[in-house]
Amino acid sequence: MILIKLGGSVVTDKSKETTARHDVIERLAQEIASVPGKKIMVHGGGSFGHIKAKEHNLHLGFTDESQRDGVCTVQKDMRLLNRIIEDGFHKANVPVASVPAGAITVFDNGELVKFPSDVFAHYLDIDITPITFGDVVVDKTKGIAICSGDDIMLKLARDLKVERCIFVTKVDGVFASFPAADGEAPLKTIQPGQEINFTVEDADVTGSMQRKLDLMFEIAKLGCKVEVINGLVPGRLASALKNEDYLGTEIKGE
Ligand code: IP8
Repeated sequence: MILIKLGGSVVTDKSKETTARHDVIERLAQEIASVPGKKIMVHGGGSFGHIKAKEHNLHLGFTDESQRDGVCTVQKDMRLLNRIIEDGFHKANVPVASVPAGAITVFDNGELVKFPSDVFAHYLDIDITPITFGDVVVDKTKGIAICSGDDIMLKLARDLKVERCIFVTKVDGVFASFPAADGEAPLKTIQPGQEINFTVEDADVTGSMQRKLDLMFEIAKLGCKVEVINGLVPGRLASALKNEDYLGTEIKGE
């Protein structure tokens, strides 16, 4: 089974609030449909999640009554993005079931403590592709938390038999510097301890690039192949799924 995360930067235009890249979503769904095999889909928030979550400080927990509206709006917007992605899969004739993280996940003090991965396994048993996404979730201590798609990738990789995890982004892979210099090629592989030269800090409400990378190292340590590829280049995801030669970075566990 393959876990695929469609990053928020690839499925949305992160600079424009609630703007989906419909054409990219539909093409990626076709590419996924073109290669048989069981997959679980996870997607990020992009401009449907991060902008308003930050505006309402939702990543800090429920600290103020005025956040109530923010919680509900971000959940609503994430479901809207999920619906657009679901529609892309329906057009590609892939049967999908939407499983919003906000409905099934519990955090405690910023850590994921409950997530029923077996629900995903049961959908796969009946050949339906489950699709979930980063979301506003309940937190036993802080009231609310933001669960990122990356947290879900790690949890599913821990609980289920996963051969590969593919992170689909808007760049060619992981680079030795961030942001990448003009003409710089992505690293073929990266392993824990290998330093990236961060020249800007690009943290969103679910953390920095380094945190995302650390989560990927954790997944790789479990023994599954972890890759970062560019979903804006037509055909690259399909090539990766077919194990053809393609540009991208493999994240190693050691
Ligand atoms: O883009 C974040 O998920 P991510 C979800 O996978 C929200 O980090 C609601 C901001």
